[in-house]
Amino acid sequence: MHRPALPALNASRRNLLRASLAGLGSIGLGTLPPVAIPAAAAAAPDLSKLQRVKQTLVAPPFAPEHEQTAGAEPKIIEVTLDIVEKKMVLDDEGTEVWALTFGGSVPGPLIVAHEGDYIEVTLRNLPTNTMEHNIDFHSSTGALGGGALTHVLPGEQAVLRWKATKPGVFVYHCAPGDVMIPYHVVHGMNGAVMVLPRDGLKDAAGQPYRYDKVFYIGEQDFYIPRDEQGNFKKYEMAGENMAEALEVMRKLIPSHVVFNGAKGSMTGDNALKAKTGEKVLFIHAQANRDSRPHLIGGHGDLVWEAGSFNDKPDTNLETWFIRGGSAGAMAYEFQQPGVYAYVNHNLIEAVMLGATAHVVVEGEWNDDLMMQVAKPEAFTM
Ligand SMILES: [Cu+2]
Repeated sequence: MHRPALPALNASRRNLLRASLAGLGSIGLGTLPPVAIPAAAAAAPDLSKLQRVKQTLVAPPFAPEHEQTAGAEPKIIEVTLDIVEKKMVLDDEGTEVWALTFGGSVPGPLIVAHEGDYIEVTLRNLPTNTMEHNIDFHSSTGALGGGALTHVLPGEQAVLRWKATKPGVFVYHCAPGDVMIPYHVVHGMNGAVMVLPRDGLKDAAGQPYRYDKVFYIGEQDFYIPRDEQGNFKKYEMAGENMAEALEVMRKLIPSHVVFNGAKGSMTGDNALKAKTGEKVLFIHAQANRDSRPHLIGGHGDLVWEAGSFNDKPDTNLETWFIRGGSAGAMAYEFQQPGVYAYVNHNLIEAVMLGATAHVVVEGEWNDDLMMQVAKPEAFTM
């Protein structure tokens, strides 16, 4: 496979780093057949007239600043994604993971574009990192979602441009090869892209639908090894848990299923905030494992369950399904003040493993929708 010359790293260091990943076996996607990547110059489109815009990415649960509708001319949206290997705490018991992240957060930041736009991603593997990484955009077309064109070692960067041809919400994730694919994904290395139709979202009747805010939720299953006493093990550096983590992963039983990187990341003092009458678009991404979001005390007014904005949304759902390896979107207009819990309605995962967020909603209570007719009290038969 052709790779461009790499001035930053000499061949021996690249080989050393690659060798450190060898010997892990060839399960997973298996050995890929050799495929020539066509020379870019032959068919490179002339995009010189298109406006270039830099998108400043923000950490979840927020979305970068964006317009919901766009003009006729597509743009080139430039984003920089820094790969950061970092120690993160997963719960209030101090359980640690050396997370592999895009942008320093789990999930990585949401990227927003419109159908027909080009996304030009500069993927930088920080020199302080220890591993090879890349990026597979489910929203893109070709070369393993860009994965084949973006392998970067510590200290390297690659630039990938892809055209947003499918409107919807999509997962992106690291996929460096073989067991490294699930290993990186379940250490946090995934995020989401939202590609809006140029004229914005439509409700089930085909009418324009505008949201007031976005909550971006990435659900993450972690597989933290335990010591002989059953306590979660701690490690000195990223990758050190490799053999033990792969053993836990093989059993398919996560130790943690959390939203936005940690149990409690959006509960209590960290709760999400909204007002009655506000329309909130919830984006739920799960790069590895199925989930079933539910808003306790509300509904999914409009649900693009499989994530495609070309499809008519489902309406008024109680619980919806997120296929592992996909993102979905749900829009809800809050009707009542109070605390809502947004959960994975596998309630074991919500309550015991961490997949719960809170939304605190301000506004006027509506007695017609609900009222406490009598307080709890003892009764006689
Ligand atoms: Cu990676």
